[in-house]
Amino acid sequence: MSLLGSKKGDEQANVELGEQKVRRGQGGETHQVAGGDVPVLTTQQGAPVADDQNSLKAGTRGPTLLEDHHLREKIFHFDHERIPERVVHARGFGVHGYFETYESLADITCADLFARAGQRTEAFVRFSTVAGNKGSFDLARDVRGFAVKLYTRQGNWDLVGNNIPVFFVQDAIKFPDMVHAAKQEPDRGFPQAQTAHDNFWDFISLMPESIHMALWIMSDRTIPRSFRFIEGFGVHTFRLINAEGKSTFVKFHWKPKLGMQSVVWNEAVKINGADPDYHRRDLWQAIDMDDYPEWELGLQLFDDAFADRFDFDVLDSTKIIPEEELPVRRVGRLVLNRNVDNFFAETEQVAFCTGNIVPGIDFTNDPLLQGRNFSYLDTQLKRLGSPNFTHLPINAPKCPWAHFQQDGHMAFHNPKGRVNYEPNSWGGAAGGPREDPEKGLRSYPERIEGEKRRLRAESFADHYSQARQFYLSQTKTEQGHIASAFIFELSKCDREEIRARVVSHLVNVDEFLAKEVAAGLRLKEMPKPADAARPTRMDLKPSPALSIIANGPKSFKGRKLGLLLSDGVSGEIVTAVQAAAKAEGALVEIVTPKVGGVMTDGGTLIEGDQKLDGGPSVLYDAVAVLLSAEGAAMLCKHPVARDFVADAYAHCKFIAYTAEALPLFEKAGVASDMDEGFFLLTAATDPAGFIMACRELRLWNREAKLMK
Ligand code: HDE
Repeated sequence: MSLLGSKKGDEQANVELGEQKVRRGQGGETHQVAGGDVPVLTTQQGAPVADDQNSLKAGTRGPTLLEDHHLREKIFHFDHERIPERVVHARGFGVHGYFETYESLADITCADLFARAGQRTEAFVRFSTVAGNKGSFDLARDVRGFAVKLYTRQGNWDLVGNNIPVFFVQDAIKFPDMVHAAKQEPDRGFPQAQTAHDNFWDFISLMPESIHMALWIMSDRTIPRSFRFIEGFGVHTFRLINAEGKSTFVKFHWKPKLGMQSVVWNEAVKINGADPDYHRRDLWQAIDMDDYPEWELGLQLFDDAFADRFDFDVLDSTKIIPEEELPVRRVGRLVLNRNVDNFFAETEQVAFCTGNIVPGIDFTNDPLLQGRNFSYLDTQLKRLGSPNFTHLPINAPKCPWAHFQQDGHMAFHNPKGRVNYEPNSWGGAAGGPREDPEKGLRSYPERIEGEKRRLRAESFADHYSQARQFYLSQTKTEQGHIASAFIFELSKCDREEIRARVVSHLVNVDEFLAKEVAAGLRLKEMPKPADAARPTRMDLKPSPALSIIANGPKSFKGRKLGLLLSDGVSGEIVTAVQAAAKAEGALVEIVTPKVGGVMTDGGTLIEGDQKLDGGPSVLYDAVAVLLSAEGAAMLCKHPVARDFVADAYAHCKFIAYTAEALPLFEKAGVASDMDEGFFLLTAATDPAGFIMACRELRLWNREAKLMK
């Protein structure tokens, strides 16, 4: 407190200290330095420190003295700075925002946050990868966590979801096996942040229930361009309960207003080298520039009758309910508008628990959800070290709370007064809080009966039909990406029988896909189909909502244009491109051979945001190569400049250029392939046409040409 609590005008005495003046005051001490007052450095106990450069020694070259408490305290604290990282979802990035309800949902839930149109609820969202450790790179091929804490007036509600609507396993008891198999192998400690290794695919190939998820993770969903462009899903079926106690089943969706977008695999691999913090930097930058990403909360609502007639069990987390069969009703928006002040205090210490629900929301018997409800509280105790982790500001409810829980490590809020138990006869306010049967959280009185057994329901037995439906719902381009991803991942498995076993499951999904993967791996023979508990259904209609490309935003808003410039470039063209991008709501970054910038033909200095080798084209959604003839001649000699152009082309990006830049395209080997994705800019051209083309995000038919 004393560090922050110093106030101007509190001073009681001034002391000269070298060039600085020290003021003493009730709120702590401050130094007057150029630029204002800064607090005096203190120990944790608040004692001012005179020398923070040298430890206390006996003689100038003698041993350090035990009595140097400042040294001891400083090193002690440093030694204890780390807390255990999350066992999964270790690498994450959190931001603040709010949720706004569009209309009252009182007919279906008594949850206060949905009670009134326009009501705002504070929110904290943490995005994450799953398998990588805390220091891993952002663009691993992985599921993204999408965990939302809503600080409602009736307590905190945590909707701890992913960017994929299904999961690997049906029962919580298989979760530790699945995570062990996915993370680094235990003997060697690698590979990390990737599933491309034997243990993972060995497990998947022995768990047919995971095949639907395997299709999703081999799709472009796991290499998103930005957290801002991903969907979120609550995955499980939950219940909404209204004031009369009526229950409605619900599946939760988050729909990004900027639309979905992913990168291609070769790009992901390169981005991880160029900027391992690509996703967090992107989100941080957008919020920092007041360009707040938004999602709409969507609900799929249904009753028992729908659940009974639906093709699959709604308690099975390896299944979706296609949007075409049960539309998503959009009921509010989530706006992320504030970066954290401190990563550790907020992003690292935030503790999500699926058990945190509020009146009006309830669980179902999904066996995965039931296991999660146990796990999250447990993991928070391990990570944060005390049952009082709810006292940390990021975890504390923002509504009043009152209970008799007390003591424990770091208890900041023990109940006041004499009474710490219930029932008691102290009466009135002295008696402390009492339960409220009307407003309190009540479980839905679902009728349950049955034998106590370790069984998997028969209704969970179809493992391939929805995997096939997902595959057939993708565009040809996306189907190609899925096949390539399987080939890549399985090529990293040393044991050939694991590769073959995975393909044996793909035969049950789609023969064409299985053949493509088998050919890509050069398997000696086509494996027989894996034994299936249920035959694959051929009658499920494709769900167009599942494709990323078919549902593109048709906008370049929120995307990034990279401008590669050289000295002597036409200032007029640069200004026009910048203006057109701005009008579209896109961001422009300037890439220059030297970070100090380039001089235009008119003698204006344009500063660089990135030096060329720090700003490869993989970091941008589209590029403009605007060079003078001398600039092009100079850049032709640089492999990095050639890669800039060749990669942009190979990754199907739209490319604008000045005629003078052509020699660089020739050197990069793309001059003879310039297609409708290339835009020649002259002082007379309106670059709006180029930006309009960028709304397609990528020229996918180029990929088909490249693969031939
Ligand atoms: Fe998690 N999961 N999980 N999970 N999960 C954790 O809790 C667990 C599952 C998800 O940003 C852990 O605080 C079990 C499904 C997210 O802090 C842990 C099972 C879904 C996050 C845990 C699941 C998720 C976690 C580790 C199977 C999507 C990150 C650290 C029964 C709906 C939250 C922590 C954050 C984190 C357990 C399955 C999403 C160990 C036992 C399904 C987004 O408690």
